[in-house]
Amino acid sequence: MAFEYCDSMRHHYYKEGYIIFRDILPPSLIKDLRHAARDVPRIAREIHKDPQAQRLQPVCNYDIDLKSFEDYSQLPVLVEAIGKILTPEHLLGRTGLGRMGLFVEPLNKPYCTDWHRDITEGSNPPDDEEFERIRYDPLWFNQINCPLYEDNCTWLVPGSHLRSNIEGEKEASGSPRPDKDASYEELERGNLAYCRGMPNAVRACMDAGDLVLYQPLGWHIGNYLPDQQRLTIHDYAPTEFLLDWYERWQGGASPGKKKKEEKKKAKAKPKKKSKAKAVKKKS
Ligand SMILES: O=C(O)CCC(=O)C(=O)O
Ligand SMILES: [Fe+2]
Repeated sequence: MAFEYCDSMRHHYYKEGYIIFRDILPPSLIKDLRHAARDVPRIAREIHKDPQAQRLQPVCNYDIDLKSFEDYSQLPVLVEAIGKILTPEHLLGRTGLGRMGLFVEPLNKPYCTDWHRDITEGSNPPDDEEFERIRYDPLWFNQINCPLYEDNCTWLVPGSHLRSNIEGEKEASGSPRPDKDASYEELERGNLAYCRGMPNAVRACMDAGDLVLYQPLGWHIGNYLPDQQRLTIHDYAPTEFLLDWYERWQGGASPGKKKKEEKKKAKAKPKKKSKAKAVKKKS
């Protein structure tokens, strides 16, 4: 049955930190999106020089026909549902697809991300006091995954978007993982065990044409298998305020970029000389 908005969805989103819209994309749009995105896995692996690449983002930077993505971002039933769950100021197309990406499956080996919250106090937010005010506000940050093929990769901890960590969560996120050179099956089962090890975790099981709206500051994870094709739109519905926040945080770049740049810089810095050497030079 085609998607219809109802108010219980709003309550679910606020309480659990996610809501799945079933059957929200019409078949003709899924067909057009699949066609437009057919080269995305190859391009993602080439651009990142990595057969295990997780995504291509933003897709508008590459040679991809964006017409069907514009149709998706303006789909009346979707814009309306997001407007009711969040506010009419939360718009998919606000940045003209400027940040929209596509997730793809890895080519060689199973892998998963760590259990994480996308932004924490350690992410160097532009204003700490402001961040404390907005981090648990369900109207502030949001994220969207919209699969064009069946997608069971994303797991979430319902309710964790409204609070700080509770017992067992940090431990589960830091728990051991299979060795890098483990067999395919060991990686597959070990990563699954790691996902299942998070207290109260649920898996967002979706089919083509479904869409999940979720809180990226709650605990979540992506778990990937090469033999499970993935072509999933990765997007958000920002307000002007959210765009301004990202701009102040990282010059409008995608989340995670600033952190990576900082890591790179730290690596590139020449190591401080030991005291003994510094003294030697002086004398
Ligand atoms: O693959 C997913 O659905 C989630 C990925 C994710 O959380 C991330 O890359 O930060
Ligand atoms: Fe994430």
